[in-house]
Amino acid sequence: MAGMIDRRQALALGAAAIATPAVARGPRDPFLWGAATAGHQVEGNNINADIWLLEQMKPTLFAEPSGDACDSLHRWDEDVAIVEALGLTAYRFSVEWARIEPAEGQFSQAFLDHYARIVDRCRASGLAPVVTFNHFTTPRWFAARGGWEAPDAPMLFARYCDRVARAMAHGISHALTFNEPNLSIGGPWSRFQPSAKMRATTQAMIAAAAKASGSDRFSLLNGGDPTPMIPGVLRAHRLGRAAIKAVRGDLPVGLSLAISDDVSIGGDTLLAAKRRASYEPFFEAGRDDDFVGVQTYERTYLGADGPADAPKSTERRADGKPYEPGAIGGSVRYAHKATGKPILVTENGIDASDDRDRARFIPDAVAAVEAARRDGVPVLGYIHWSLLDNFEWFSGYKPRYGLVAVDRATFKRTVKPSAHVFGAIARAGGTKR
Ligand code: IFM
Repeated sequence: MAGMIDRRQALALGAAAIATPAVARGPRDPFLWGAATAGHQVEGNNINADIWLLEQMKPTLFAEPSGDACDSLHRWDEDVAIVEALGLTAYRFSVEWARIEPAEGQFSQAFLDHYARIVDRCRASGLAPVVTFNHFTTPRWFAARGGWEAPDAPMLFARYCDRVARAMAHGISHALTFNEPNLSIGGPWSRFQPSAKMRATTQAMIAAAAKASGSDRFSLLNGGDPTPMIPGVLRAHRLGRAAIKAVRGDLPVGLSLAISDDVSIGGDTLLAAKRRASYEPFFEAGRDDDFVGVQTYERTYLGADGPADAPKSTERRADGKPYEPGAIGGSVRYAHKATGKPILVTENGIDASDDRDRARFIPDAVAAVEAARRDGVPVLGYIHWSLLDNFEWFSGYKPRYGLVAVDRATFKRTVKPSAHVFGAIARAGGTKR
């Protein structure tokens, strides 16, 4: 889970051109230009989810509760309309397991219909719906029975995938079983290690959630050492994919991984170790997938003795953070080289309260992807994170990743200039750099 405190802190916590057959896209370029959201971060009142409960605990690591979020549960049509009006060609969103199966074995037809309507609305607007089946949150009952460590967890996830696929696979363009299940594995290679206080708060928060659920356990994939949960997640991906494919064999399925552009500055030992742990097991689990979803926000410098700061020569933003839009080019190239598969950039973005930073970032990042394409990497599309300023997990509503601002009291959407920059690139079919 993870872009939670901010992305770096969350990391620390865990010490084709494939055709889109079902999407009527007319004469438009099949390269997808999209914007992304995730259910818990935008819908609001996701009260049956594990994270919702963790937000309410005392103590909690969450800066604030998600509450109404962007009220996209009710305003999703307006969100899709913005994507369409910008001239983009894809909308990535996630379906919330906690709404679809609020109690174990009890499925909500009403919520399956709800998400199917979003898929259909996208298609009617010529947008490719890229759908994530699990974007960090799980149902509270699932976490309280042991989460991904429970022996039958993969089967439960596959059963849910089957239900979702039967309700909407006909219209989905690309399906992602998981969002960044590898995120917290990157912890040991991150510059940002959790303080003892953070670790203690995490443990106390999880213990409080277990107690509130009448259980002796409560699982949080990105709340500590994820090692015991990973085998369950990998198996869940395989079974989930099989369940989706059983419903619609020609639907492209993959999973999205948090992949930083890892740069070795002192021998390759650390780089190799990071890749072995953070990416390779997921590439292996995705061996039969149709594509790899790549999500990149940073470059990681790995020295001989550990992770290092960005070199002094690195360009910096006004707030001192490295400005490295080219990182996505490196991670896209790596993921393709490691897997031989087509790549879909399922997330790339920048936390910028000054929208001019984003307006500058987008063309630079897209140009890095275009350069990789020119060098032969089959990239299916570029999906920007995020459509909306939204609930950024542990950090609450402070970070600003959105192309669109959302008024916290009225939920009014205001399209930012950077969104128009992105829309113009999409309509032109690229940066033409
Ligand atoms: O907000 C998150 C998203 O949920 C997963 N990827 C990173 C984003 C920014 O931190």
